[in-house]
Amino acid sequence: MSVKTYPVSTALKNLINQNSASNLFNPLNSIEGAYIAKDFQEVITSTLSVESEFGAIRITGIPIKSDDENNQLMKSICDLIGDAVGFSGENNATMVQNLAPSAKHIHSKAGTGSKVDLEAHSDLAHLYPYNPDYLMLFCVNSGSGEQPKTTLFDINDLGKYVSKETFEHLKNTRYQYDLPESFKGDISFSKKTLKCPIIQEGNRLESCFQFNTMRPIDEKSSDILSDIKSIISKNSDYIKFETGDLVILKNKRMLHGRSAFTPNFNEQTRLLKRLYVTKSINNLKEFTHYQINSLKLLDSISYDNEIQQTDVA
Ligand SMILES: O=C(O)CCC(=O)C(=O)O
Ligand SMILES: [Fe+2]
Repeated sequence: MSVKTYPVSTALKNLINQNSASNLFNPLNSIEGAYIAKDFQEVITSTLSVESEFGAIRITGIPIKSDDENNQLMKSICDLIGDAVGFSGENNATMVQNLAPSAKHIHSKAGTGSKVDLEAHSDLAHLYPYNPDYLMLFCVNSGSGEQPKTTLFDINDLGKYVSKETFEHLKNTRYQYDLPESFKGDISFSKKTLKCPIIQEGNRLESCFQFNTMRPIDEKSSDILSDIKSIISKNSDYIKFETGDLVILKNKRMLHGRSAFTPNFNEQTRLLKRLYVTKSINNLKEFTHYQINSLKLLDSISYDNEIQQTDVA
């Protein structure tokens, strides 16, 4: 399993409980706080470094506070690893997005869906390489009833299951991408951009698989794609989110998905908060240059305070 589990220390719990999340890691707050922050940052950055064997960190036991404080906490943790980023096509560039099952989207293949499997994907793969480097998911309520599985597959493990030939195919064959159900707006960018789903980056692989939206260009690619889909689904690990878990994934390396589940729509609904992180906003400058309307960079956070979303997939 390429997920490192990291239980929050008592000291960090106290720090979170006793301080406002917006300046939690401000070194001017207290010497003790600064040390705790430094240790925490070191664990996160070493786990998420390019060289690390891990594809994700699961921080457990985070105290749940008010909605606003939960959002701020995510932003403070995000600041330790990169820049928060919002894309105008996705939830109107809301920084911290609430993903609760929505009655309207029961059958939708999106974060707000429930009764259908959300197949393995990298978030916003159709924007690769400009899609987020990290994906933060914070479970503030695991909900009542059976938890779905959040599936995880490290693309660097694919070589164990496929032939060299298939591998080369995936590195060299370009696929077209439709917009994901949750992404609104101009399709021309993703239509124009054909992508190979596996990319060699130094001695690591990156991927932009998104099984819901990839369109094979011929029969061979179509067969290979369905084989890969079943290989990944058979060999994925999974976690079941518990309240207080914050998972940070390397979005371009770990494919993730979610199994179907029966939602409930009362206050005991499952609620994940999602924040996209890019290593550096500077890396997106080139993208904004020709896609200026589809990417909105915000230097202040805007919150989505609606817990029950009905209009966002
Ligand atoms: O609900 C989950 O566990 C994962 C959701 C997800 O992958 C997403 O919203 O992109
Ligand atoms: Fe996702």
